[in-house]
Amino acid sequence: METRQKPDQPALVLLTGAAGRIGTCLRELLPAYGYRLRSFDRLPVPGEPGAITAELRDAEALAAAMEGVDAVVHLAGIPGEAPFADILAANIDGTYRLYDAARAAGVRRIVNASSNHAVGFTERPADGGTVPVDTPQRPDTYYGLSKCFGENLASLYADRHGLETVSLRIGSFTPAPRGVRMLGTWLSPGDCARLVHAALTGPVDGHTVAYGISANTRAWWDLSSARALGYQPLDDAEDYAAELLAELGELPADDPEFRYLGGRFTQTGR
Ligand code: 15L
Repeated sequence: METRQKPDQPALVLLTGAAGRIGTCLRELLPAYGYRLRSFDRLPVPGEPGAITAELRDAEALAAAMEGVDAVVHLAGIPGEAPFADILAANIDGTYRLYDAARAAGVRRIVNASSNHAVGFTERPADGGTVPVDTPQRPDTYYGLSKCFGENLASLYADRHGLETVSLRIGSFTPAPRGVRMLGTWLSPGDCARLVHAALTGPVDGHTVAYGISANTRAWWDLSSARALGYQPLDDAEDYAAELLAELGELPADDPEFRYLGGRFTQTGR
């Protein structure tokens, strides 16, 4: 292991899924927090000739990628619903391989990209309040199921091996909210970087789950566990509410986008 720059801040962070939407944002914003990033993706990372281009099932490449790493931000995987065999290979087996390689290399912490779709079939509270982090898992898709697996694998590796994880149940990561659901579920790029930084440095006992959204006035999820890590979101989808509601109107209560946390994902495969 290389020496860390500060005792509470990992110096070298392996970023899987570095070429994806969130990976691209973090490659741009995380270095300002003092991290050195090592990018890993199955596709070439634009503008980064030094990035590792490999599949998670390439054990040799993965072991080499872990060398000297203090923490991993694990974003790699299929980001939505897909046939079960594809989800099994990319998200379930891939995440298992990532965890086992991190354990073998003595990595201290993983920030694991989970998703709101791990609890997507949970009905929104009738009073419009937020859903707590300890609500039971209720996946809405094979994709959501793979995120439940990732959270449970993190729990096992924390208990069995002392490998810390923060699983982030990310809402809707976009430059600006699109659609009325995102008034509750939006995570802005700046807040995404603030959240990942908090997850890399905040106090963790084993495995912690936190929702990943901005400081949305109409938030669907409780941010207390994220705030306990030190996350201080600065953006609010409400800034876009007047424009979006004028264009689209409020969602009717029987619309699945409004009734269930997972929105339209709950209608997949019906
Ligand atoms: C996710 O987990 C997906 O990766 C993303 O594409 C969005 O659908 C998001 O959830 C969401 O719920 O808006």
